[in-house]
Amino acid sequence: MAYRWKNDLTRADATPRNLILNRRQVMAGAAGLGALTAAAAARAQDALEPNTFEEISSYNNFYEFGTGKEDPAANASAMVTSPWSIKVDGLVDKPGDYALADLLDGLTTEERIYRFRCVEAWSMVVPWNGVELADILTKVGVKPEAKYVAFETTVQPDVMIGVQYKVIPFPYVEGLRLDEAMHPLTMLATGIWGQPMPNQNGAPIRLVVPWKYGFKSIKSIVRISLLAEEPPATWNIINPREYGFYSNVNPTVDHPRWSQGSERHIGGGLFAGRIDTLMFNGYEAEVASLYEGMDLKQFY
Ligand SMILES: Nc1nc2c(c(=O)[nH]1)N[C@H]1C(S)=C(S)[C@@H](COP(=O)(O)O)O[C@H]1N2
Ligand SMILES: [Mo]
Repeated sequence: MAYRWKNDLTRADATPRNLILNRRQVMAGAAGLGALTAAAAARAQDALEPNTFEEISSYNNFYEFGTGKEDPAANASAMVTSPWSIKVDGLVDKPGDYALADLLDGLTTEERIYRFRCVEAWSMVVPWNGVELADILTKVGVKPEAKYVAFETTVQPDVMIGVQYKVIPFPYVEGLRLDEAMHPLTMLATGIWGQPMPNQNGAPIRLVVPWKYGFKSIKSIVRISLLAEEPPATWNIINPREYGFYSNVNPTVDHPRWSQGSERHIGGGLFAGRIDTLMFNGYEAEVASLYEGMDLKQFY
């Protein structure tokens, strides 16, 4: 099955929500939308159709709150998300404990509609709200020796049943190469569908790297470190043969226990059912150059 989704949504053409919501009218003819130009109508027809708020916030992975898909929605409301501060340390000009609001101050929150592909071979389309990670990193000042960025999730044992039972090692940690972190598609998201981030989705702020498997998109971040060496990443620690540091979505490199060639699209939208997985999750044109000359079977 082939996609007819628009290849990418960048800052310039993130689909305005009214176009998405008016999609049926658009398809019935631009007449229904008054001022809409022909070009905008064509774009709207190609736009990704986001999953509903309900779908995105009721089917989650957040092992701190249990390993079931419905556990995070059931358990995460007890997580304390305010006040929230993020420790920024390592190879930065301005290290410190930043209040979340100070880190975001002066930056514009924008909507980005991205495909989201879990390594378990299910997918959604999510309208995130947030900022580019690059803008935050620029704000704190990255030293020239920095080559990687490491992230760490909050640990609140009193309210995190997965932490109490030690289902995996905590804190959950992740990392990116600096060029991946600085890429304009990489964001720190603070909401979905224009609403504050639900706790189960990683409130109050979580990473979104749309061309990588979902586990790279670490939730509820309390620490960002700039480093010279590749940092540890939780699933890579647990099972390095199955989960690499890069974890780029790649339909030609199967998981040792299942195919990555297709995915089950969650929800009842236009693309419900099983669909082909795209190289770099559909963001090949934007990110392939980051991996030029690398053997993606070796660096999975
Ligand atoms: N701290 C933390 N972050 C996490 C996880 C987790 O268990 N703990 N799960 C990851 C996985 S496997 C996926 S698929 C996504 C799921 O994000 P979503 O629930 O918003 O869809 O979060 C990622 N980030
Ligand atoms: Mo995942």
